[in-house]
Amino acid sequence: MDFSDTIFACSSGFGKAGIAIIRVSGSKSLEVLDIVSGIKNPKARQVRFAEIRHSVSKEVIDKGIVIYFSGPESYTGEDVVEFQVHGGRSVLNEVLESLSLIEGLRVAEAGEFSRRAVLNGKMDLTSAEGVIDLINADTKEQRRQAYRQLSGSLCKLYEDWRSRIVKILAYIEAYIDFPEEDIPASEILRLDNDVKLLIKEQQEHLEDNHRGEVLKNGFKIAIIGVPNAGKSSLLNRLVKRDVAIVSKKAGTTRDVIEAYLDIGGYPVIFSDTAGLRSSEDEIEAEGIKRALLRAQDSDLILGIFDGEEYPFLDSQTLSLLRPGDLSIVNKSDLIRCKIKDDVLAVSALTGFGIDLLLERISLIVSERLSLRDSPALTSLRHREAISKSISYLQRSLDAQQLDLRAEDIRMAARHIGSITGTIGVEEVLDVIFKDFCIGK
Ligand SMILES: Nc1nc2c(ncn2[C@@H]2O[C@H](COP(=O)(O)OP(=O)(O)OP(=O)(O)O)[C@@H](O)[C@H]2O)c(=O)[nH]1
Ligand SMILES: [Mg+2]
Repeated sequence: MDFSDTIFACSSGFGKAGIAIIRVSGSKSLEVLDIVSGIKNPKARQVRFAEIRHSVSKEVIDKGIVIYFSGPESYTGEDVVEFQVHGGRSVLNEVLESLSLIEGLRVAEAGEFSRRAVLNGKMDLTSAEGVIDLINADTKEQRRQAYRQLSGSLCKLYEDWRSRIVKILAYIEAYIDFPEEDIPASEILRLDNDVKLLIKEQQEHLEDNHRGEVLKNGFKIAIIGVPNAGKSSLLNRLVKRDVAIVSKKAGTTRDVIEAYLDIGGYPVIFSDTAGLRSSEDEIEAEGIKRALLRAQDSDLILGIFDGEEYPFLDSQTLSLLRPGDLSIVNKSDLIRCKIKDDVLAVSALTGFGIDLLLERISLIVSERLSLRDSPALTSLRHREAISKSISYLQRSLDAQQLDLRAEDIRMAARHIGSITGTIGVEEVLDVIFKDFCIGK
């Protein structure tokens, strides 16, 4: 990737729309503005209305709004020009083709605008990841988390850690040339305590039950139970769509069927699974295997029992439930005896109890995922770096010699720094920006 090129892309979505935004970034931006819209010496950040012409044929393609941002006061930190044209396919195709015919211009790669922004110091890596998360956010709470990250909440936390680690390092390095006995014991104790506090804070950040990651990727709920208990009927009822096949024949569902629901601003992914029983049928047995795996991998299990058999509860289903999972007796319309309050009675057929079930789920999900004062960890990349930092900080406490201690602390600083991009940007850039879309 050559960062001296001037790049362009459609930054709004493709397909018919009222308006489309085409962004150009790089040293040739002003030249492009002149060629395409005849504007010379534009004032930065001023909206101009202009005809948009083809760079070669000079035919007017459309008219629209043109804005020039002069670097470094732009998204990428470079000179940027934005064209707001009508969002028709032909308009877009022709504007993009026209740009591609200007020498020195090329189509931006996925995430290249944001990548340039990071390289030019306009934002740190966690903020850039916040941009991807904001684009991918489907629900209100996902958006809130992403926006917080984009606005620098994680950057602030990690940079604070890093500067504290660097400070400790500076003290130790100052002492390295001292004879051992001249260092006051109280000073060593103070530094050790600072390191221990950092370890504690980083551990607490890691041990948050994957709150931020689950909010980002969706809270997973597995629906499990014996064949014919009404799992698929319940899924259809919960998501108000006919996603899974329902039949009175036992063993209908084989593949895991996923359906997505926004519950109170939280993303929830339901998985309907094959009914649990011992089966000779190869395909059904594979389905049951997948059901068990899905149950293991879920954040919450809904154990579904058949109301026709109540108070009998299937033991295999019971054995899969973990503390906090829900026991649900379906077909409440067929239940003849009194229902105990350790189970929730619902009827996928009549709708009885469904609102209550959704309320219970909503409570569990919000309890688990709601935003707290301190920002949550949102990616495996951060988790790995922090784990490494913790182990180096821990090792530094055991180091006998000051220079070894300094080396461990330096490594911890480096790992924390790699999260925001303060150190070691290059190697992590490719990993992060592959998730971006073109135009951002
Ligand atoms: N009376 C009554 N029947 C129900 C209720 N829910 C589901 N059923 C019926 O029970 C039968 C089985 O429903 P499914 O939703 O296919 O059951 P399942 O648990 O997905 O079954 P498998 O996919 O075979 O494991 C169907 O005939 C449904 O119409 C209910 O609340 N009350
Ligand atoms: Mg089913």
